[in-house]
Amino acid sequence: MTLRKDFLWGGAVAAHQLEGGWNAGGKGPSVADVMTAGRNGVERRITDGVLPGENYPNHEAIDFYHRYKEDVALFAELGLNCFRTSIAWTRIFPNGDEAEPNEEGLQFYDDLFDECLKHGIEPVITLSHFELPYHLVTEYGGFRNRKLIDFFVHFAEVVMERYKNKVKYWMTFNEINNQANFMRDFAPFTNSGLKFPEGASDEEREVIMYQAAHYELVASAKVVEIGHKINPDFQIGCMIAMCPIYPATCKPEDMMASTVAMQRRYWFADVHVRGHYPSYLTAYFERKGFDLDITKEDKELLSKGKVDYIGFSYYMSFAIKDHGKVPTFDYDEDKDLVKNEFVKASEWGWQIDPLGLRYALNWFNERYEKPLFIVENGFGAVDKVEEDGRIHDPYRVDYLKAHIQAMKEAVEYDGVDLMGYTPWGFIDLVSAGTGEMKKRYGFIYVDKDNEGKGSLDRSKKDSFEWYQKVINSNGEEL
Ligand code: P53
Repeated sequence: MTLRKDFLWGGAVAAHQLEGGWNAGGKGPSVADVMTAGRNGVERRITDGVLPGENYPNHEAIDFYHRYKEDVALFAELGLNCFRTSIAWTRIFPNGDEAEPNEEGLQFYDDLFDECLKHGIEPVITLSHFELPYHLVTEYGGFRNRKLIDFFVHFAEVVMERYKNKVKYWMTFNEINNQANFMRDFAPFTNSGLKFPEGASDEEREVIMYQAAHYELVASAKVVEIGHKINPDFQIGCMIAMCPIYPATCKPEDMMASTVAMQRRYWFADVHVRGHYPSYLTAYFERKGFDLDITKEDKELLSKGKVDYIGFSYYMSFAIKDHGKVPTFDYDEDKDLVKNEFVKASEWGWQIDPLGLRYALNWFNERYEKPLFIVENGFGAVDKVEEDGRIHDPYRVDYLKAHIQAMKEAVEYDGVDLMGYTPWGFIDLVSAGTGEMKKRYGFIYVDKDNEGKGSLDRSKKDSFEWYQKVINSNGEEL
């Protein structure tokens, strides 16, 4: 088997990481707007609202909000046939709890989608990509509050109705499973707008995370159901951050630790795809005595709102050793992972493992038998403008080539049904994890540094022509 003739070759971004214009056109502040710039190894700080004197890299980002026309023309030159971005919730509902949408925000995405379609580029839209209205954090506590289901569904319904003839491919919550790492502040805040009381124990954090994730899964299921009514042609997927967790050795305890770790990190996909909670998780809730608000109506909604496809990101694989936790093998993402000595890592410590992508595709395919869509993959690296004024980035091409090769093998040898491939940050943008500009993924360079200085001019890296060739040959010429 080879790649589909209608294979979606694209590029992926998220509104908050490239648009800028954080308070333009009536937009309200989102969770991304109160996060400062971090660095490699230094976490971003979450401030109490937008404070003077802080560096908030998402406020201007790469100013796509004002430059999208020229950018989309460049995307067309690159040869993309799809463009994955998100709709910034706070452009449409600045506070998140309004009844009426902000027309100026709606018009922006009409114009952006028209511009894409004019160039034969199909928009692929994430509804919630680390961009929750900040007001929903301060007034409601984020997704720990059931009210957020209705706010999100209302937002989704408004945009799906508005763009029903312009957008066919949707995803509900970006990397909904990052929050499996509830010990840190980053993922619960970016996924769900969760802040924890000072000194909250791991267990307190964990139960809040499960509650928030449940409300999100219910909201997602509702949106799948409503979306299919708005336009039966809609394809609505979930979005999972897939970092497969290998056993560090073939010691049986390591294998079991890996199995449990995979359950704790990927149960979200089970609920999205199968429409119910897996027994390993209900057994866990029972053992821990978690008293979650999961109603009979919620369960019905989950079973009615199964996703059409599985969108996922793939950057790296993990490895785990059992740390003497027989028989529970309870997983602590912050402490239990170990280095994989068989693979190299990026400057940011992300382990480079192309075969892991083939493994991930097989894992999803065996478990769910649904179409799969690789909606993020890429290599964050420091680029240097050489004397000839260009960026020569063979390291980026090497990474992507190896991953595309692995993905093709999953289709050819393993029969995986693959819809498309959209490499992450194909135009340089603000890193989600660190807030840096320096961690670049793009084929298109953007002149801006970590301090926010630079002309914002765009230029092509060597990888630009390489990806052009890949798309033109439908992946034959790598
Ligand atoms: P950055 C962690 C692990 C895997 C993917 O990440 C992740 C994260 C969060 O940092 O995020 C996704 O920018 C996410 C994008 C993000 C991209 O991967 O930290 O969906 O928003 O930019 C790359 O290098």
